[in-house]
Amino acid sequence: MKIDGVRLDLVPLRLRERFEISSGARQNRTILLVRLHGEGEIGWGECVAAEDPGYSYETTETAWHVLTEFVLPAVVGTDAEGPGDVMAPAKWIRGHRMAKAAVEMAAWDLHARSAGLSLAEAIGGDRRRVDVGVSVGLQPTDDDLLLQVEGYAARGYKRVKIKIKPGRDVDMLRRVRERFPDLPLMADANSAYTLDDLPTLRKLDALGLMMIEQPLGYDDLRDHARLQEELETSICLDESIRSVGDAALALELGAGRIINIKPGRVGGFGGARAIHDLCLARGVPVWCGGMLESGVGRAHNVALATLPGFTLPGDISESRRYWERDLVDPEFVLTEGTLLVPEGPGIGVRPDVERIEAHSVRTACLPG
Ligand code: OSB
Ligand code: MG
Repeated sequence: MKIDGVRLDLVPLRLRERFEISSGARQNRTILLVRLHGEGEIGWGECVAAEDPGYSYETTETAWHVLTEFVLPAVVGTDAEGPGDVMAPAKWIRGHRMAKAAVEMAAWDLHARSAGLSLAEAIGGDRRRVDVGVSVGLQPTDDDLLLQVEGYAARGYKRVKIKIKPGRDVDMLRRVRERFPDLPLMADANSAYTLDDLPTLRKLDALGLMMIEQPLGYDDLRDHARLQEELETSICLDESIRSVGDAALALELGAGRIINIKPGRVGGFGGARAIHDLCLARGVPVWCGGMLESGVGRAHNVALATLPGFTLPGDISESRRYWERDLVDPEFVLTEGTLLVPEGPGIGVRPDVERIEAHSVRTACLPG
């Protein structure tokens, strides 16, 4: 498949609710959209890098830089055998997986459209709906949190993930647990703890959580392995896993028993698939994480979650959990705790090109 050209856009979107995690809060997102032209089709991708380097060193601006200066000049105009090879000319570029993933996933959309397949079918998935959970940010008070959890539980989400940080953890989660004794609950610390916090982490261990996500350093598998030995609750790794090599090492060390796969974090569907396959072979459950995507990125996540190893609900919530109005039509809507997998060609939802172009604050096209 030949990539003839590309267009990038930056589209500011306001979250319906401020989203706070241990490293900071955000109210606005700047959505970086990729359009690849080729095969007489257009493939869509979304870069999940955030505005600040609190989750990863990548940001919207580093992604824009690396894409326009290095990745796209390498990829545009070259001919690849298939979507799995499109990124080969950019292999020399180290890291910057979120930037690369946006292009790789757009190539998969392009491929799926030209083959007349849904994206889920193109990557080998076979589910018609995927189980979904919701990720709830840190709230000003415990009562605010209880209200949020109540709303999401009533809406039918299959599990609720709660962001924690030191000082906003044991007592807060105990109150949620007491109020919702049977709700599948988990916590995500985004690396806010160290092994010095073992007494606190042991108390979390008593709350019957499905898992505790990324409690320790984003680059510290050894400490995660030490912690996992001390806890009954499974540790789930997010930030720690950037590649299938990281996943293999983590499992060998016993650094966790579950992996959150975000295709953006691992360079796209190729990396995500490799981690999925490794985990499936080892009997390790995986689930699809989220990065506050617009409907474009969400469609890619839904497709990924149709692979057989995704046995736990993902952070792939419905459009209205994030946006007043999503960038795609139709929007994603929760049905009995699931999202239906779009059946049309490619991502199967239509990006609102008029609105995207009307609101875009920066554009780049290659060839110029
Ligand atoms: O750690 O999973 C995370 C959002 C931004 C950055 C990191 C994370 C998150 C979420 C939100 O938890 C998941 C979603 O998109 O709903
Ligand atoms: Mg996380």
